Amino acid sequence: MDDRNADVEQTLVLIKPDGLKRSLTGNIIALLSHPDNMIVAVKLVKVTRELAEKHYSHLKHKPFYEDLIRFLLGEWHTNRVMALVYEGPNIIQRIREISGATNPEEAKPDSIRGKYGRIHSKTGVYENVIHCSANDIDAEKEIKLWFEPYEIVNIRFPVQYVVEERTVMRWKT
Ligand code: IDP
Ligand code: MG
Repeated sequence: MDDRNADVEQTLVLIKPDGLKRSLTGNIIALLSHPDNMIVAVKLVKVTRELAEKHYSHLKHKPFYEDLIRFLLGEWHTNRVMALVYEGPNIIQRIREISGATNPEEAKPDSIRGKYGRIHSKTGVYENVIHCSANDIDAEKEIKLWFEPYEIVNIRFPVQYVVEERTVMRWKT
């Protein structure tokens, strides 16, 4: 793929706690698989409340906000999320289409959310198994929220080098 191509973008994908708990990871990644859709970063994240609140800060005023945060924190499934960065031409919109509409009942039956999503009967939260960035502004913000530059094999946003002293966990020798 030509990296200088202007329509090459990166997008953030999260396999949400319901997707992990229900062993849907492979199925979801298979539906996202295409030679033009390159995974350039992947990791499992134990989601903190601070991270969940930053990720969904634009929905703070919604009545389902608190239940949505608890869903992302894994209250009903598992406190893990798989975070990935995909890169490719027009990838933001293409992955939105493969994922399907926000409401799993309205999502096309062959989309990821149409196949695997459901509505939590207790809270009404859409358990729609995948998050994907909605546009280029969100994609940049979300990639920078979930990943450090060194975790991504193809860095597309400007970086800076900072000297800092801190304690890090290493294997015991
Ligand atoms: P998106 O994930 O398709 O971009 P957003 O509006 O950003 O949709 O909402 C974020 C997440 O909040 C959704 O994926 C879904 O899990 C949940 N959500 C959105 N709208 C509703 C709603 O009306 N009722 C219940 N849950 C919702
Ligand atoms: Mg969104």
